[in-house]
Amino acid sequence: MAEPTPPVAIIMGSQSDWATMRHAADTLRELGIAFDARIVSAHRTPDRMVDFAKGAKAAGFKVIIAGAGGAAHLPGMTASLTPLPVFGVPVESKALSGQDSLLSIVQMPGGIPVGTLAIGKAGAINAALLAAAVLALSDDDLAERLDAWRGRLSAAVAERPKDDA
Ligand code: RP5
Repeated sequence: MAEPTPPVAIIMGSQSDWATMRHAADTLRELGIAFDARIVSAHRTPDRMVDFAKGAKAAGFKVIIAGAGGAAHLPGMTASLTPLPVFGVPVESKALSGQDSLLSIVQMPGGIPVGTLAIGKAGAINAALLAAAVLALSDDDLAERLDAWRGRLSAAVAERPKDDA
């Protein structure tokens, strides 16, 4: 029998984005959320992007995390082709340090939302946590795992700074 579609799709414009987007994958793994990671470029593989985005909901995905850098059209174009929530991660570009990625993703026209995260690793981690929060609305076990994850985050913060840390 075929594997069921996981709830989260992580898509990215290039193999070079994986160094950033793997932090989203790692966070989903920590939370016990299955995902499928794919390279889907708005510019180099536009037909792949259209096929993926148009079919994502019917395929069974619930949330899409889309990372891209530079002229980062993937999150917005994907959002224009699916009713699923899309979280966009601006990948840090070499030329403009991800400012280009951020502005390309965040400045969507009214009507087609992309939930835009911070540039780079923090954005990838937070995209996974937002995806988890959405899924946790209808999954009590996941809600508990998410609470525990946040509890561990707080517990790991020392009350006072150390000289040798
Ligand atoms: C974008 O161009 C990708 O999302 C990537 O961040 C950037 C550079 O891609 P490569 O030239 O490294 O493949 O489409």
